Amino acid sequence: MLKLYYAPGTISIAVAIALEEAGLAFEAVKVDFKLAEQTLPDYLAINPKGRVPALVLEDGTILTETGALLDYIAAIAPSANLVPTDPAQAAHMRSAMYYLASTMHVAHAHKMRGSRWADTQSSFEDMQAKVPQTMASCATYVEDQILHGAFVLGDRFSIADPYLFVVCNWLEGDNVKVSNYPKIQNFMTLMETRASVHTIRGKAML
Ligand SMILES: N[C@@H](CCC(=O)N[C@@H](CS)C(=O)NCC(=O)O)C(=O)O
Repeated sequence: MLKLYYAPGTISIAVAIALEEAGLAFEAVKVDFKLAEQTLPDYLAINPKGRVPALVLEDGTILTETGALLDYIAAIAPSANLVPTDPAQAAHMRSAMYYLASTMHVAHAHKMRGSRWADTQSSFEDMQAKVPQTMASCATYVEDQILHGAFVLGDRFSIADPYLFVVCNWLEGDNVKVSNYPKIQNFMTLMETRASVHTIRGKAML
């Protein structure tokens, strides 16, 4: 069985939602951030980057990086139809995913993970203070350019949606009011109606 290393509320939950959407059974293994388990040798042997998610396949292969895991899930569960065949649609889907990975997730990380980029307390404070502004401008980009309708691809659900859902779930905590972004608000409400999200909430993963 697939094994997903996750921490509640983190980007790893996009992978858990996608596994549910794909109807794939998986064992969820919690990495306790309060105990800094992601920094300990046992976990670093699984993912030397010290991050979640990590997905262990039945043959022992270990995959990391949210976007790659989402694509893998879609590839092994083709009947779930999680990636469009149209090249332009697929490119928009991946453009959203790359934006989330390279820009919006990184903007959010400046709140708690400043030590990745700096060493002094005043630098951490500067980075934290900037987060509401950078996340608001990311939300504007999502609202205007990424959501082509109810979902990233308009009417059609794809692997970009659980990714976007988890990242937008951080907005309120980053002092960005979702109610200022009607398309994001509608998207978040719609995602909450999905069985996959109910299941993941039921497991206290989100
Ligand atoms: N690019 C990676 C980023 C993964 C990542 O940064 N995960 C965070 C949780 S949202 C993490 O594990 N942080 C632990 C740490 O920084 O110590 C991906 O998308 O999989």
